[in-house]
Amino acid sequence: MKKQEDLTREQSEAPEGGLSRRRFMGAAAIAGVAGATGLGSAVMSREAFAAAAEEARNKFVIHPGELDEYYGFWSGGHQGEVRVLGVPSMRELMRIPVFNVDSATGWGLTNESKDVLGRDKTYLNGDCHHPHISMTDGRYDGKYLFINDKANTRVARIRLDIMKTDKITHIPNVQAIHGLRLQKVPKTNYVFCNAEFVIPQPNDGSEYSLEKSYTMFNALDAETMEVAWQVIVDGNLDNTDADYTGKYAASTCYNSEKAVDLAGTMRNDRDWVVVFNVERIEAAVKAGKFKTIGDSKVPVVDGRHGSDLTRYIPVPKNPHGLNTSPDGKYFVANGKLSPTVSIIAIDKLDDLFDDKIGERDPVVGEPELGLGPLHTTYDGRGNAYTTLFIDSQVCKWNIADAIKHYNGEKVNYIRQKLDVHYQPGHNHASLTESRDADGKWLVVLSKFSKDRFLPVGPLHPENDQLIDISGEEMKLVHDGPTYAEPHDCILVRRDQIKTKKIWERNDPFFASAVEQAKKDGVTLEADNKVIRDGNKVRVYMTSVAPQYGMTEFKVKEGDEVTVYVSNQDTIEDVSHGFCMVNHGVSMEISPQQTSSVTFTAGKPGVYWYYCNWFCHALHMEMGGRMIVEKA
Ligand code: RUQ
Ligand code: CUA
Ligand code: CA
Repeated sequence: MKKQEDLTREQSEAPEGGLSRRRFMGAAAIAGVAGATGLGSAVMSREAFAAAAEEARNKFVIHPGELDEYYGFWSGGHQGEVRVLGVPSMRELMRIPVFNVDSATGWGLTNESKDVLGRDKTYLNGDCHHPHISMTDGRYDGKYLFINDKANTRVARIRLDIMKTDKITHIPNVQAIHGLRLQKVPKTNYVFCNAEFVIPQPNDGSEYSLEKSYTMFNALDAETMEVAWQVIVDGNLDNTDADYTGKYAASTCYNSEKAVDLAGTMRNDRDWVVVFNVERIEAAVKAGKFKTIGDSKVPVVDGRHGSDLTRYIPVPKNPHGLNTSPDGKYFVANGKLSPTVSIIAIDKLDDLFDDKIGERDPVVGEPELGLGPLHTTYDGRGNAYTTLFIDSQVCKWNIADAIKHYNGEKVNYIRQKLDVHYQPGHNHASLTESRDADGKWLVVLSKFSKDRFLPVGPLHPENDQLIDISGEEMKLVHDGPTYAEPHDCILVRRDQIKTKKIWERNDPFFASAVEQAKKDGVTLEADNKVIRDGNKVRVYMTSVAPQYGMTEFKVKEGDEVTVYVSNQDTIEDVSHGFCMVNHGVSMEISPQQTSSVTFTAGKPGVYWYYCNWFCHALHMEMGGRMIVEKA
């Protein structure tokens, strides 16, 4: 191991990594493989090496008919959805439309989805980055998944029992929700989220000056999805995380300069981590020490320098990810333009807020890891894994040793550097955001795939790599191409998620259909009826494979037609669809679900509707006709 240490020192002293990094890599890889196979420092035989590599490669294989150990929830980036994968197989299991329009399920087309997406402000795009699962006492409780929309300043919630988006909130007074994390303890009462961009206040054209511009940290009530409060900050806000006491949340700021150009954002050697004192903020709101902005009723408190609600901890330079260690001891801020990460001791924050220590005193370690540290994740055994964007590596390092090194002890805190392909953004270890961090798998979301897959034109897929971290040595076991752009993912043990196999009749997801049926005197599970209400026509029909309860209905040209389909099948997996030809209408109706869609009847004539989710040997025959008469 002495040799490795020497090389590590050389590496951290070398200005750009470069040659000495590569030498270090080679030595570390050989030492690691030898160690893991119990051969000590002896050189492995070619056969032993091949066998070890083969074993590592097969570990992620889930044979046909077998189930994965973990659910993985992936953000769909600017594609706007959430994807569900099985880990370690990396097989895609489902897609959950959120901010996007989805032709298969009718998300963005059905009334149920429009109720969630909102009818006053409608967007067809979204940009989701950070999927996070609700917690009770620092453990995933499997109830909800929350995700941000940077593009249109929203936060969405997915009900994990049905894996559908059930609430979307537009955050007022700010622009571009980026970092999002959840309160972990005592449970997820708040969804914390950062608005990234600094804007004038009020932003109504009466004001354009930078002096009167700021951004805010936001807390949503996780149950109501209403914004509970907003905190004005200095600089901008990037990523965030919460602690394991329920008292603190912290966010990185890369633009302490409040610059509006690239060069300007890099002017300061240090930006900061801003720490939010949740108790003090709640008390301020309760005491009425807040203002409101425009027609928003959300309490806004001032957390700029000098406030007792926040503290600003200087860290180098344009920091990005902010990750809480699963033992609850540290926030780690990732330096991005600095080769370092900053370890912030959470147990020093009380003293910081009481002004008993200096602003940099909570920083108890600042290990140098390599070029472009973006995000850190943990194995629950005291090690951290940081992505190095510029080096295209993951660096495994030991937190305790990094702290010792900071205190002047001569220890090597770097355990291994592994090449990934290429330019990694987030990485995420299994259960890492909870007390249960189990250190089995590490997913690395590489932004570039370059030569790793068959070429598909100028637009390349990204490359999500799976790394086995259960042993001393990180081992790359799988490449998975993904479509734009999974910023982040979360891995959850499969027993932590409990889904329904069929819908419950009268699920709140389609409450408005149930309500309307009641008003119309219609029993959704039995009736096939057409109800005319002026030029509005409501068509209620059932479906049982392979038939709709109604094979013909009549409307007039220009009528506003709403079709409600209630699936009476009770057998798992027998979903139907409803597609009205030449009307832009398509939706999913799973067992015991009611779905509805509203459209304007086209020119007089006959229009077929048909089932577009394969449900039966006679699925092709499942259809009917809408007769449109002259008005
Ligand atoms: S961010 S690549 Cu949107 Cu989570 Cu860091
Ligand atoms: Cu019903 Cu296909
Ligand atoms: Ca900066």
